[in-house]
Amino acid sequence: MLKPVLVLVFASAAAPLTAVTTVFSDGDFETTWNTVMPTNGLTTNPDSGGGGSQTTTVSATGGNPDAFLDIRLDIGGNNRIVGTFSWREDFTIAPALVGGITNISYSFDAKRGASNNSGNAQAFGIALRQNGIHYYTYNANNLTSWNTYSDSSLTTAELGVYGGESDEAAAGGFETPDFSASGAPITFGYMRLNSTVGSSAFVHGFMDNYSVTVEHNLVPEPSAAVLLGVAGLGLVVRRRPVRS
Ligand SMILES: [Ca+2]
Repeated sequence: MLKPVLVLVFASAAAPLTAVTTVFSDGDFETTWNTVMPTNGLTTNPDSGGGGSQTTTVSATGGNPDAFLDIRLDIGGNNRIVGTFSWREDFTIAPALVGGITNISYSFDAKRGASNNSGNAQAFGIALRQNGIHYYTYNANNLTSWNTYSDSSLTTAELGVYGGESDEAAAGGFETPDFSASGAPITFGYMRLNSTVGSSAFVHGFMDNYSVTVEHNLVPEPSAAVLLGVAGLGLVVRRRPVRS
């Protein structure tokens, strides 16, 4: 009876030393995402003239499948621009607690919706926030059917700093995110961006099956301590009957 117990203990103890994954995903959008418009630096007035906003609703049907996010941007006229970031605060990982991040992959489905300007489609991408700086990737989608956007290895070079925060990023040494074990906590989300030329506009963009997979080195505390403690206790308890 002792040998199977020992095998279990070693398998449990070895797990934190191999790649561990944490997945943040949402396909039903029952949890509310928080939307912000950065108000730093150059984008103190992020829509350059007022009137910009994002209105987000959950549509129960028509997604890929079922529920999806209907993201509407309203943009004022006269060459205005609106940029937004949306977060689920529980989609946060602390590199310091997981021994550093070794890989990030993401996937989400998107398509364009209605607009009062047929030439408008939303720019969008994955986003992350660290040290108060907003980083994002950029895609443009003019498709009216669902399309999957993904990256199996998101690098810091693929992530840009939101324009109005470039000075703050440079001052803090935060031009790129820090995935190492000394990096600050990272929260994941998405970005949307639209501009208009001349007249005001509204643009709908849809999203479904948001998923970010983070590979790291360690099981986040306190899970690792609990796992090892339980395994060690099991070893001690099971040895005594074998010896007696
Ligand atoms: Ca869905």
